[in-house]
Amino acid sequence: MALIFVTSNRHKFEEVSEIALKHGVELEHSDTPYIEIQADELEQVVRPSVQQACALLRQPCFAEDAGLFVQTLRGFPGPYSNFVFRTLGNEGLLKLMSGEKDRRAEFRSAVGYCETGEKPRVFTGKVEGTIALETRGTRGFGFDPIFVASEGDGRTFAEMPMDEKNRFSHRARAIEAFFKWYKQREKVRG
Ligand code: ITT
Repeated sequence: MALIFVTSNRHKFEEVSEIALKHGVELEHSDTPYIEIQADELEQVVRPSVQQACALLRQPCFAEDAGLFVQTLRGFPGPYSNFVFRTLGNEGLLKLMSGEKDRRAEFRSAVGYCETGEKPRVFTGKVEGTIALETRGTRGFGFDPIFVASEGDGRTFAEMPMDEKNRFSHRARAIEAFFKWYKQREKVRG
């Protein structure tokens, strides 16, 4: 049976699809709308989201909440990344960082999986990096054009093909942890 990924973001679905293919996990997309609560931690946000989605779909499913946490901005925009991207965008964030020497930031991801009547399980991933001085690249989405991963070669995520971003992205790490657990459990269940 295909595993349902509930997201309104097609880029996320594409990234996760590539990882699923590698793991032999069959994915299905659902954009069932759910109400997202506000909280300081992504884990706190994704739990009720996926629980709601699971109750609506009456099927096991997973959802993901992600965000960009900038050190000198004390973690802003963090769980508010979607809103901040839509309002300020990359240029707005660069403006907030103008003249700032400490450009450390990290992307974080929390993946929540839920089965009917059960408590959700959460898997997390993160990638450390810096905020670039200007936008670079046209691939990916959101804050990709201004994020340079520390483990990379200086290119932003938006300058990399998807399979390269998937090598060390926050999302890839959380999803890998989830798929590893999920496949092991399927094996036990037979
Ligand atoms: P969902 O329906 O899955 O919630 P969304 O786009 O609203 O889709 P999030 O709330 O998790 O997803 O995402 C918060 C925002 O953080 C997202 O819209 C992007 O602007 C940014 N973001 C998250 N992951 C990113 C990534 O890998 N690259 C660039 N920006 C990212």
